Amino acid sequence: MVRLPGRSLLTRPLPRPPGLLRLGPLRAEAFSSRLHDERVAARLGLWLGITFSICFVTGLISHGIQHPPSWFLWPSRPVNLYRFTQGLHVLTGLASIPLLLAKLWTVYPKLWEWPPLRDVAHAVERASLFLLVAGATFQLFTGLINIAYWYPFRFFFTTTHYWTAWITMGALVVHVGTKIAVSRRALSRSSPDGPDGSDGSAEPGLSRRGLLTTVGLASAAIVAVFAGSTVPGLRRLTLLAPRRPDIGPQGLPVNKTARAAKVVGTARDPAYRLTVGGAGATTLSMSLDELRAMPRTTSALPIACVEGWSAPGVWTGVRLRDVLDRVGARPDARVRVESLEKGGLYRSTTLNPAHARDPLTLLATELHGEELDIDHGYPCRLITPNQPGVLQTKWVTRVTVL
Ligand SMILES: Nc1nc2c(c(=O)[nH]1)N[C@H]1C(S)=C(S)[C@@H](COP(=O)(O)O)O[C@H]1N2
Ligand SMILES: [Mo]
Repeated sequence: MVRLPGRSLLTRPLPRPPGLLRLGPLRAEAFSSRLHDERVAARLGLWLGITFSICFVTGLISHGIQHPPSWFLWPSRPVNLYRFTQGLHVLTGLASIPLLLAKLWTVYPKLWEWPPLRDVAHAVERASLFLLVAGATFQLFTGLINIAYWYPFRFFFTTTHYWTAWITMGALVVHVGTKIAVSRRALSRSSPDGPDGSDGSAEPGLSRRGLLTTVGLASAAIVAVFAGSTVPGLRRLTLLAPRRPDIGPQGLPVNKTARAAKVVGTARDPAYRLTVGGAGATTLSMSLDELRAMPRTTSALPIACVEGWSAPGVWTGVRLRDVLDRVGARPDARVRVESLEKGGLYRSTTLNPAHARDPLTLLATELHGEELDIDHGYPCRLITPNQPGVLQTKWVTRVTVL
């Protein structure tokens, strides 16, 4: 067998720092609680592995929809799929908060491991752990303040959250790789405590099982008080969610108001026109009355915000595909929909043909049987099946065939 030269370099012991530095937390028996335990750490690690994986995959889906690479085709059905994946994203993120705090507390004595760096492999492992802890903490904290609509940072949330997710998951894979044997062993010891639920010591205080139960309940409680912002049956429990899905004009929350978007004047202007045109198409300019005079239909479609809240709506308006057919657009063309809003990240949406041509996709002028409230996009807004709220452009004034 060939011996890899790199191997010996990685595992050759590094010089040990002098023993007289072993003071305070560096002392041999500095941490005595039975809760700083491999079995507790392994169990919490398993739960975190599950929540982080679901959170990562659903996050990638959401990112893919908003910044689609050429191979990524998000379908327009089932209409509630995004609502479901994004609800899971936010809920698994929230559930991870108590799990991560407990996990960090359980393992923090390892920060003072002696010797600090045994060999190069150990140094690399500790560096990846630093990335994991920093990345995971950053993701959960920024995610939380984002759903609370608090943006104290200079950086743009989505880009940072996306790239930090890759770094964190990379570090997590390395961590699982280095710990899998230890975890397996720890988890296969049937229970974190003895068969009778005690941990076999006379030590008073919280048992290992007690800690795990408490942490599990804390996660469940956070999920329960937030879930009502997306699961209709849990509304009455909605204590913490920044958006209640049934509060707002016409029974629907508002993300950005017309005033905040600075469109109150242009949206109410009697000279409002909807302009449709673009590649290979004729140009059409319609007043609101002319738009309303086209064949109308009703679609029941949710608004599913990236921040995790979602709410059902019943929208009436003109099918986008009817408008596209009127200007002779190619059926396979992508379509840009633009708002009266002058700036802002969400002033326009580009639809793939599956969404542009879906019979449920509307330029809506009514919500719940009433003329659209100005905060919901009067005179006309886009509503599409199975898309994030950020792509449901309000105050639409232009449709361009690409
Ligand atoms: N022009 C424009 N349209 C927009 C937005 C915006 O900021 N500007 N916000 C979007 C977001 S993030 C969401 S969640 C939905 C919310 O729609 P609603 O306010 O009618 O509930 O509108 C979308 N449409
Ligand atoms: Mo949103």
